[in-house]
Amino acid sequence: MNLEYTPTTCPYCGCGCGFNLVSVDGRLVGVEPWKRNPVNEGKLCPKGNFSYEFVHRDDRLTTPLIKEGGKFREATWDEALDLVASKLSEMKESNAEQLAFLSSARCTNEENYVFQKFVRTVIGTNNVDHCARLCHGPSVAGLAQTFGSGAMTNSLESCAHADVVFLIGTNTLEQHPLMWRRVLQAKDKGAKIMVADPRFTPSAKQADLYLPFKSGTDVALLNGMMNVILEEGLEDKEFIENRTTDFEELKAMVKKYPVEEVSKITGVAPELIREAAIMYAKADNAALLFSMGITQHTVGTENVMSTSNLAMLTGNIGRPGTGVNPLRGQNNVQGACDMGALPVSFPGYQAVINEELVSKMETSWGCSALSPTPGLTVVEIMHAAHDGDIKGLYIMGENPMVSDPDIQHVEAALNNLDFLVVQDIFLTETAALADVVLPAMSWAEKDGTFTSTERRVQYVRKAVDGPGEARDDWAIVSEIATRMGSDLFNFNSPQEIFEEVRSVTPQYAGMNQERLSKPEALHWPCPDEEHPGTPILHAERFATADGLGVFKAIEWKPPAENPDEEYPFILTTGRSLFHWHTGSMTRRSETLDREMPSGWVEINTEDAAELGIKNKEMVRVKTRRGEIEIGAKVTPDIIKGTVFIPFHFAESAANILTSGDQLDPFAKMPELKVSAASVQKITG
Ligand SMILES: Nc1nc2c(c(=O)[nH]1)N[C@H]1C(S)=C(S)[C@@H](COP(=O)(O)OP(=O)(O)OC[C@H]3O[C@@H](n4cnc5c(=O)[nH]c(N)nc54)[C@H](O)[C@@H]3O)O[C@H]1N2
Ligand SMILES: Nc1nc2c(c(=O)[nH]1)N[C@H]1C(S)=C(S)[C@@H](COP(=O)(O)OP(=O)(O)OC[C@H]3O[C@@H](n4cnc5c(=O)[nH]c(N)nc54)[C@H](O)[C@@H]3O)O[C@H]1N2
Ligand code: SF4
Ligand SMILES: [Mo]
Repeated sequence: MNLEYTPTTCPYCGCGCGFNLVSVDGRLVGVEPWKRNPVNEGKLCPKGNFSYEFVHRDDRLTTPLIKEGGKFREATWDEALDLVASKLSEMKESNAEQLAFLSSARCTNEENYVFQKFVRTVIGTNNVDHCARLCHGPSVAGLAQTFGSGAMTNSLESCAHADVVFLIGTNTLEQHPLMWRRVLQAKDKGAKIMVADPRFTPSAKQADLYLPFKSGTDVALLNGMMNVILEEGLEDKEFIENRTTDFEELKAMVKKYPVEEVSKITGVAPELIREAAIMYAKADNAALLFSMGITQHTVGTENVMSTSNLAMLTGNIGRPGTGVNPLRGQNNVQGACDMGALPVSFPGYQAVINEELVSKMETSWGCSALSPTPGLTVVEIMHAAHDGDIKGLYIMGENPMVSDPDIQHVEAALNNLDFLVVQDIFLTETAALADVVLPAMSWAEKDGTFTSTERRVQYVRKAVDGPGEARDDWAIVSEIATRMGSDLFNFNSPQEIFEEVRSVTPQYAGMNQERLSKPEALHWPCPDEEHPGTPILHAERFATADGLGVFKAIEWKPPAENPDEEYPFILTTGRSLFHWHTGSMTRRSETLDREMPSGWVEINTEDAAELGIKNKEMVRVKTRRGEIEIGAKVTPDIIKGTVFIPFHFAESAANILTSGDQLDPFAKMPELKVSAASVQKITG
């Protein structure tokens, strides 16, 4: 018997926990804690614990598939790669801007790097994006404007040193469980926990102060809190004076938000807003944590900037236990952004519109004519495909048929394409629509790095062989590039790719194999090999040109769609502890699927009584886009007038209901957290 332990990084959330994959004779049998790992110190949540279960499923993709006459047939790699290379070459010749590419926050840095390099150097477009668009795009856009850098300011561990932790629009306990452990460590030391959320979530239940408020009213709530802070004279005058600009504009704006008015907008009692403001402002160190409740709005970027306002107003930046902390979602969404899987930037957030950077990248890559035109974003790509402006789409490791807003629109868009390539580990709802499906290795079968939410770059290590003929994502893309005539993809290993990543990504320049192999790994920015890495950002100065943080005076605007007579409820969507997004992996994990086999709609007890709806009864939820039938979860744990549906379940897909029509102007985020909906009892 050959028993092996392979230290690696969890494939699910951005906490980036480490553990050992245990294999016997080349098959995974479990996971074992890796106690020295500084992120999770041997602890795991259920998803990490059972992460190995989907790997050996017998419905893994094992050979390339080509669709003929509406049906898939198995194909050789040569056939499939030649087909993809020749089709893409032909379409590129006609117009490169008619091609678009979705990269993957589930894949490694090396794979994302190769993917965007392929799109830029071989295809010649910047039409490359990924799920960050539906996630923390507004965090990147918002924090870049206020702090000069779009990443989480502090480390996970830092949160344990807070005196107050303010969670707004994050259900940390369920979605970032090992970050939640740090929140509890702070609480054990006496810290107060505040939660603002329309749902009385498991996180909210452990809070000292809970603000139940209406979806889509975050700016009003935060302005109201700042109004109290200024009235009470609790602002940090020294910090404002020395480290920020544009305070007067903020002050004037916030004056317009007395708590009585804010209470009417948000539905939170004025005393509660006051209490929250004072609690946050009086803390020596207050950490603010946020996630999708803040970003998934047409005002997502403004919501994010409001959180920065609050932190700067009270001087809660640059020390342990403080900060503005967008909890990045996917295992490697931070890395996919860092690697330039974005339509506006090369690796390291170097703007594609900057001529100097374009020629710098041309020199580094040894190519010419890189496009200086920003590409399309995720939702724009779907709209363009729908309208016939995008004709070819290559998707690596995303499942938009379940995760993008307005699925019926997405389906029409994908069916309208001349050519769709999907590279995945399973035949997902999206892959089923493809012309060519390419089988990839899963995380347990490959080497590389993931960058976690705290900007920590960590190794992923191959524990077992992949199924059938599945190949590494980077190797598939490199092979297509080579078949299209490029000589820039002669990579032999992820290590070789990482060396190139370092050479073109300033934040990663100081990271070498020896340094990354240590359990503590490294946080970017790490500009040279002597640099210790940067767990806490903005300690002395912000990343803006003059080093000052910028206050943004922001007016509250209502969501794009509001309840009316026909659609009287606010529908908000999100996730649950046991499942991961489109369920492609967790619904194939026996243990996790058993915990939660089907979807539900959360509805307030009084609302349900008025509609005559009983717990677990099937109901119809409808919006202007479509309708679904789903079981009701009648509960007092959601505010009246709001319903919630997790988006994991394709058969009762939340995204049939959501809209992609209106987008945040800065980050192009759709309003996944607010739609107007009706709920009906199914009769007869
Ligand atoms: N188990 C599990 N964990 C995950 C994931 C998963 O699918 N499953 N996905 C990962 C990913 S990619 C991400 S991005 C994160 C997301 O992590 P979270 O953002 O924590 O998850 P969500 O459930 O999308 O939304 C968080 C909360 O926002 C609240 N909310 C709804 N509307 C509003 C509003 O208008 N304002 C405010 N302030 N709050 C509102 C919801 O009630 C919900 O409790 O989780 C990561 N972790
Ligand atoms: N209504 C609503 N919609 C949402 C959200 C919401 O809160 N509400 N949240 C949004 C957010 S924050 C996010 S991040 C997105 C997530 O949206 P997606 O990224 O589309 O969701 P996943 O299910 O994580 O899809 C990842 C795909 O990658 C595949 N995969 C896994 N590992 C590998 C690998 O190593 N290689 C390859 N090639 N493929 C692999 C999986 O099988 C799966 O098909 O959803 C967004 N959509
Ligand atoms: S907290 Fe996140 S990274 Fe840690 S085990 Fe759970 S899913 Fe994996
Ligand atoms: Mo996400």
